[in-house]
Amino acid sequence: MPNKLPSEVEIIKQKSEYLRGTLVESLENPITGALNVDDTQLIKFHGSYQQTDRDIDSERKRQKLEPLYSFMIRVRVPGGIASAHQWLTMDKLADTYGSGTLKLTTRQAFQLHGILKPNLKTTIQGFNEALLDSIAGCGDVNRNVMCNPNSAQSKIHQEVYEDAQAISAHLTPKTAAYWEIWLDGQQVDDNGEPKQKANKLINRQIKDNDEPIYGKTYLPRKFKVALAIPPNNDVDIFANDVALIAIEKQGKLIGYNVAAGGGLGMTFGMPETYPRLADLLGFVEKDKVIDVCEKIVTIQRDWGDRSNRKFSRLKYTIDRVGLDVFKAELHKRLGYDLQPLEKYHFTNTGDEYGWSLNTDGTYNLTLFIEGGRIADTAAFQLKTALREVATLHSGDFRLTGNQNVIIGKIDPKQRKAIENILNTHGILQHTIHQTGLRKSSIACVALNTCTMAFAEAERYLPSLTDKLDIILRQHGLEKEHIIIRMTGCPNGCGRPYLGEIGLVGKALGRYNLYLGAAHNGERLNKLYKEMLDEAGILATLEPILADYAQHRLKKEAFGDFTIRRGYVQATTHGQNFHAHSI
Ligand code: SRM
Ligand code: SF4
Repeated sequence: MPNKLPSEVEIIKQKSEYLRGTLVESLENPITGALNVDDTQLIKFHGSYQQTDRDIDSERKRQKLEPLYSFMIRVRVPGGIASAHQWLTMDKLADTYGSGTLKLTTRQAFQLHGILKPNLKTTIQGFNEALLDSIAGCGDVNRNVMCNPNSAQSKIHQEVYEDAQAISAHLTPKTAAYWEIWLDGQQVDDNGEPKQKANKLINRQIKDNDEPIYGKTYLPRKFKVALAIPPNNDVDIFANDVALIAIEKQGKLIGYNVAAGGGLGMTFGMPETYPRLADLLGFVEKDKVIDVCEKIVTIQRDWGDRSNRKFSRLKYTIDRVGLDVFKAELHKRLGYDLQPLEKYHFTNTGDEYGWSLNTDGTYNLTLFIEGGRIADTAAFQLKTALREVATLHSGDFRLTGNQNVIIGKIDPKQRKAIENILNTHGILQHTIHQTGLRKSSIACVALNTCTMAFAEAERYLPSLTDKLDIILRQHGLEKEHIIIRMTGCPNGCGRPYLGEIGLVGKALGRYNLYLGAAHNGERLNKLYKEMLDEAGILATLEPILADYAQHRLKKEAFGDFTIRRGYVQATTHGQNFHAHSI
């Protein structure tokens, strides 16, 4: 661990008494819609960010008003499966306290936006009543654990889902602060009754062992774990700090190939920051997978850079000490070695849309949700339709890593009724009639809520796609699942560096264009053109798409094609992401 002064956030964590800080006072202060400055850092660990409405920031400033502070809250759903009741709860809370819409995130979580400070506690209590929580939604801890949400597809899928749940539970912070601050010490059990344990927690003395894995200052930075079941890499595992690849032999899940050090964030103008895919380390049996995750977390806890948050992610820790040293330390902490890697093969990162039959005779229906936004517009009543489905549906709702939703475990007797609702509101037709490109799109939140956004993403990508669709149709490419991803800044929330077409906002209306990522999530893309406006994006992509239509090899993916034809060079490691770009 570098011997430098700890960053400001480290001091705030250190002083916070396990994430309590002065949050209670901040929430009770009626003079401002904001929190005390230090608490704006701590509330992230409770799943929430203080934000302003960036569309009206300058007007409020002109009127000498405080910015319109509100809060985004992220509800973790490990493995992505929420009950119909939980869906209805989120739907209602969005209407009652939020902006009236739900955001399904790229990590299979729900987000609400626009919650005013006086409504924060009631909103979180609403989650709790539906057995949901927002702890560790954000902050320097392990975040929502991702995996393929279709647990009913096979026995292996169910087991991997259970492992995701177990890893998540193991790495969830143990501090009682969340229950004290938001729930007055209450935590309900599966029957909706207050848990005795939680009542005891509130009176507990703050002790040094409150966080057996994390300790007092938690991790140097956010931490992410994902599990994938080949051939689907639908959760983009290599973008995670820990990536686990399920290995099946003779119909049994025997364990996981483990990779570490993925992460996509970078800062413009700082080439020493870069997106990086996780490095493969070795194979571990299923019963040891939690142990491996925990030990990697503890190495990052002890070795991660706590002085400069730009370099605190595990990816930089590994590149600083070297993969061999990191692996040797992991083996030392485990007390055993990882075994040689098992063979695996990924084909895609997208979702399979439409109906599928589960092993138990129920059905799943995967719907395309543009930008992950569940909203009603005059023309398209998506939120209403899904609420109507949730009201009669005995199954569940499954959030995917591509911001889509699967209506899960549909009883065959309810299939017709659900289909009728979705047809009435045009939802099924919406999924069917889109181009492959649109159905392979991801857009991060960006404006108007994200404080980091330089440009639009979710609010803009649909109209850009309308124009790209015309080009695709002209060249007979409308069915091709070319992966396109857009973000409003280089932090990488929509995983743009894994897009075969990646668009990263640099200024309002201007984007950097990246090409050449692998269709299966195993290779990053590379910068091709900078600061393009819409006309520039279309003029740049049109000839490349025309070339692809004419000269692609059989089954050649667009990302591979742009490399073969010399538009960009292949990125083989995060450390050469910036090399040979334009
Ligand atoms: Fe993210 C920060 C939204 C997935 C990398 N991300 C943010 C914040 C909280 C902005 C902020 O710091 O003020 C965004 C809130 C916007 C808003 O108004 O809601 C935000 N990130 C999102 C979501 C909602 C994007 C979406 O449209 O779905 C995703 C929520 C995931 C979840 O449910 O937990 C989201 N963020 C990601 C991913 C993708 C992933 O994890 O697979 C990444 C890239 C992978 C990675 O972690 O490297 C990602 N977010 C970042 C970063 C850059 C981290 C870095 O190492 O440099 C930041 C900024 C930071 O941490 O300083 C960030
Ligand atoms: Fe905000 Fe940037 Fe993340 Fe988009 S990529 S949500 S603009 S931090």
